[in-house]
Amino acid sequence: MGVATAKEVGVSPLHPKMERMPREELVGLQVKRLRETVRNVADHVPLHRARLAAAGVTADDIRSLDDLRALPFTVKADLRDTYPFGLFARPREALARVHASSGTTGKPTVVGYTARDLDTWAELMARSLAAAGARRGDVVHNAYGYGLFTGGLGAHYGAERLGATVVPMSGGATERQVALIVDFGARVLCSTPSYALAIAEVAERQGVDLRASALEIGLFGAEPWSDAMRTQIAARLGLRAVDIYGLSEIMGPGVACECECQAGLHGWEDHFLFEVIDPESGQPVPEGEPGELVITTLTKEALPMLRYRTRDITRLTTAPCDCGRTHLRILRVTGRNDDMLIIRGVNVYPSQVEAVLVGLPGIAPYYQLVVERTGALDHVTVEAEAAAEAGAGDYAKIANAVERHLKSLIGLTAMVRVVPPDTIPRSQGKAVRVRDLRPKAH
Ligand code: DLL
Repeated sequence: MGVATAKEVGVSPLHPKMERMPREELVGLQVKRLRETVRNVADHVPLHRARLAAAGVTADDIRSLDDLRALPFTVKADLRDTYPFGLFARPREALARVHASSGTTGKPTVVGYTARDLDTWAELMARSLAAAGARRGDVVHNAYGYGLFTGGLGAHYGAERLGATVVPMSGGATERQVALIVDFGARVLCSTPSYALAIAEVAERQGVDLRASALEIGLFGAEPWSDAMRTQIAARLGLRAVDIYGLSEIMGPGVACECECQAGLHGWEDHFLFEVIDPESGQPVPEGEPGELVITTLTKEALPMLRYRTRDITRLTTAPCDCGRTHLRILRVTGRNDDMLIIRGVNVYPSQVEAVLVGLPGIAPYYQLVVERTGALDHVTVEAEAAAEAGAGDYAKIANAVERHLKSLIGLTAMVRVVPPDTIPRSQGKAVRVRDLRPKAH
């Protein structure tokens, strides 16, 4: 297959100029689009209209990005409370599609798109694929779940927009995935990182060496994953493992993606405004400091979002990137506020435990954290799967070594239970990392 030239694919097939727009110009565009977004929600969404009125802000008050701070936050509960379509700024008849995520409790979160919103999404997903190194003419094997989850269709239309050949696999039937990756010559794999690992494992069992396949790039996201996991997946599949971020409430996959420099994920600032706040006080933190990511949409028609609190913990940088793109970078999302465990006063995210576990001798990269409560105290047991070569007689010794590493590297006092190979359930989408056995608050 002929390799497309740089001119043919550009840096993005769509708006290479946008990705390299000088920051001043970009900020000017954001202010203009923010004003339009505020007007859109004030005109069409009762909840936002009431909150803006209470805050005493109108669209015409938006003159610089500093005015963003006067705008009210939006939270996930706002979507639930107005279920199903109450935050939509367009009548149901104007929606081309809806997606939904099934929360653990109660009603799902429903999101909607006009035809133009879908067009923007395809463009940003294509831009993300291109930033990751995908090109027109590539075979893109898409193992994100199709359906109400935004991963499958989001990656699908982005890859089509890029001019790639899409293999719409969805998750599951892993042996078949392995065969088709090889037979169709996929250069790009899209899946969650945990499912990529499951694909690698099945291939190895079948005696198929995917490192020798045409695979070169993986776009992995939809769940937190550590650099240790990145190294594992890259080595076992023989590809460059690229981090892609997004969430349904804002759009779906393609809100931000790593470029070839892999030094953070470029957040597409012509369509979104990114802030990081202190989750307690709601105040912005200085650039580079960790906090909760807050996103405002700038071009969404059907579901515009004002200062949406993602609950994702990260850091931002506007420092220039070597790739030449001017859009800011989100440093790796370590976890969600909701997933943070407080164990004997120490805050830990499952991905931090993963970073310690994965790659340790005797341990396979499959794990779960079991959280329990005795009295007022939470404690955690880390269940880690033994590597195939570890003998059952070594489990206790390996567990001890892991316990010591967790204590010294992240300050976590946890019991480690090494379990036999194939005990931890394999993921087909987002992996379940925590089994929370604590009594429910209500
Ligand atoms: O997971 C959209 C997506 C699909 C992104 C495919 C990337 C690839 P939701 O189901 O609404 O949407 O879940 C969004 O997943 O708030 C984060 O907590 C988490 N998440 C998504 N990408 C990453 C990532 C899709 N790269 C929620 N790193 C978000 C860490 C991520 N967490």
